[in-house]
Amino acid sequence: MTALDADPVEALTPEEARRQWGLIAAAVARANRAYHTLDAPEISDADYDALKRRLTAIELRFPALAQAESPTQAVGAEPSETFAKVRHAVRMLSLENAFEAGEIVEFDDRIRRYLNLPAGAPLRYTAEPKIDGLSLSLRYERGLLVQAATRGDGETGENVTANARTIGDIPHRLTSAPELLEVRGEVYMSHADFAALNARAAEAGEKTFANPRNAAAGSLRQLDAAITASRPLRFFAYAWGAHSEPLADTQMGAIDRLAALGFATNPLTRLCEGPQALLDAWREIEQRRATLGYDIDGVVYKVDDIGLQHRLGYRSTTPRWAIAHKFPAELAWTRLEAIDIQVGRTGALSPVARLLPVTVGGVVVSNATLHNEDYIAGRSASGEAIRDGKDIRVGDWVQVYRAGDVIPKVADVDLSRRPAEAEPYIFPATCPECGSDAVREEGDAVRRCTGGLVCPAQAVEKLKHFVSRAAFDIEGLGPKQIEMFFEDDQLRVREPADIFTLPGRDAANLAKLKNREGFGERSVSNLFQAIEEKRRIPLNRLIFALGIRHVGESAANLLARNYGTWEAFEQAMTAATVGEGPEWEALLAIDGVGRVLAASVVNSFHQAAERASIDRLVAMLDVEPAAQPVTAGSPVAGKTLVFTGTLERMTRAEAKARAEALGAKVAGSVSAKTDLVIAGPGAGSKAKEAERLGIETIDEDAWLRLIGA
Ligand code: D41
Repeated sequence: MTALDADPVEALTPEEARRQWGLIAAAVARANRAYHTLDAPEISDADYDALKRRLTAIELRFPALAQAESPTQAVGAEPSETFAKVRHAVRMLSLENAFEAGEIVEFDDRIRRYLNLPAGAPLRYTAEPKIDGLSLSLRYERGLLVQAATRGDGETGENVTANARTIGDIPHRLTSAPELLEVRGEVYMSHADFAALNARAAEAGEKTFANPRNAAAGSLRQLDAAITASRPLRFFAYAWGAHSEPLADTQMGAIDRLAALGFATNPLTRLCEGPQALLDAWREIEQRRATLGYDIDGVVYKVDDIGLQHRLGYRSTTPRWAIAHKFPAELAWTRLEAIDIQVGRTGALSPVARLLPVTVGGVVVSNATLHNEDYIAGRSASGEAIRDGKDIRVGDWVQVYRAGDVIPKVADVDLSRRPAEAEPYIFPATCPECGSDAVREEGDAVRRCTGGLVCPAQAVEKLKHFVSRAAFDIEGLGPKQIEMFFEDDQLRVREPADIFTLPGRDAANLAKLKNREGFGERSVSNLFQAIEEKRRIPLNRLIFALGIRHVGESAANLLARNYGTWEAFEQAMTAATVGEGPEWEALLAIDGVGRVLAASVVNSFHQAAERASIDRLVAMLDVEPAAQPVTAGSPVAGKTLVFTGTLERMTRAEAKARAEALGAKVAGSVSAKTDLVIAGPGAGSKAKEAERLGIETIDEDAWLRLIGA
């Protein structure tokens, strides 16, 4: 708080006063928000009072600064425009999707292999309808509902406790429940209630909802809980998060326990033995779909034995022990009016179908993806015919396909309705946005603009990605504002670093921003405050935000967890060369990092313009090191292990996942950096090498004892 113990107010120049006023006003606003809106005070009352006193003193000396928006005039903070954030005690995972029977057989195979089950050993699963609503986590302490949170990004959701309390299916109090229990399930709206709600809205001249899912989401996310109370929401419980004691030792037992505690659970939940029984359950549920009275979009299968669920664990965001088997998508036919090309953040030229609007499964669709050049021409990436080789032309009648919340796509074409004048579509060989060559690299299905950051479309998309929810998530800076700022010659927000120089730009510049549509004095200071708040950023979010090709959220998490700090990550990527060397090998040794991803990351650190842009950004940030796995008391945290030979009590994959969960690194070969070798029967050269280097070597039993398994 440097401004506080600074010069006496009398000694300030007007410029300096303005600067200090801005800083302190932002700090006060931030403290107000933390205290009143988030219920999480960040500074002491004494510090808060001191800030306010200094602010008042400055305003007395320079009255021009005391405008209506000054925090000295405000009472508390305005009600939050959004919900308070809630960090989930146990992450809310997502589900892997499957569409075909073959994938279910594979799912079962994979689990058996992972667990090393003998052929023909029984393996039970539950099968339950997949409700098409939105997930919610309910926290009960000593039987009382204390918090309800939406899923959000799985780590952090929104606090919707007051709203959840208005839902009839959600008990406020549980009797004979564990001391702590988080119940998870789906909020949804029935078809009948949805129709009645929309009819009422239409009558009142209000906006109607496209489908029950949107209606449920819109109703739950109301800042005024009285509105939620007037909406007919329901809830099915199907899972749990943090808990002080287990609900049961099987999934089915846990569902029964949730029902006994007073939750609605889905009556179609079945216990199935093996994949064929799962497919039978899927067919049965699909046949009942039309008469259920609520939307479902598939069937979820889960390993029944909770002990096995724990052994199977999860990949970055999905459990290995569950899968969603989706229903086939909905279809409709319509006319293709035009093909537009959009340029994405990695330069990919994506063809978009502009359609005569058509309703597909209750939703009006007027745009759909055409994937890429080959897809339009009627061939796959490997050159084989798709749709029997039929190409797609402007003017054609095309089939539109929509599955759940994925982007609709053009799936087929009706040649009998092709207009005589329709001509084959010629895919552009230059970028429609910047005119640079658009080239296809060998093995790439996609044509890409070679303009890099010179291409305005790429730069804008990169910026939009940068501020998006899973990246920097800057409140008040969405895609619309990014476009506006990007195009503005004075504001010059052309790369991520520019966002962080915005609050420090000179006053004349900012005056322009204030005069812009949708931006008042207050929203500008809110925006600057939101930007300041994000200068400190967790490493995984920063890596994701860079928009490196192939680096999604889960890859970013992996990289962050492995390198720990930005400095370590940056040094390793700078030192790495694609295809060889210790840094390259270390990168590939990360479970979940393949060659394509690795090459993409390394290349972006070696591309001069891109690297300079990254450096400019990071210089303005305070990057938080990655949270390490919970390894308190772990005997192998930070150690490098090598498994060799045959393991008899668990598979190699399982052993590796366990070791990593305990904070160890698992390497593929023995070197001077290895701390411990676990050798089973048949161990060969690696065990010898360990002996030669004098590295401690233990057998599987000793390993299990060591980790307390
Ligand atoms: O009915 C559902 N929508 C449903 C969703 C369900 N019946 N079970 C689910 N189980 C899980 C795990 C296995 C991760 C506990 C889920 C979901 N997850 C889920 N819904 C949205 C994201 C994940």
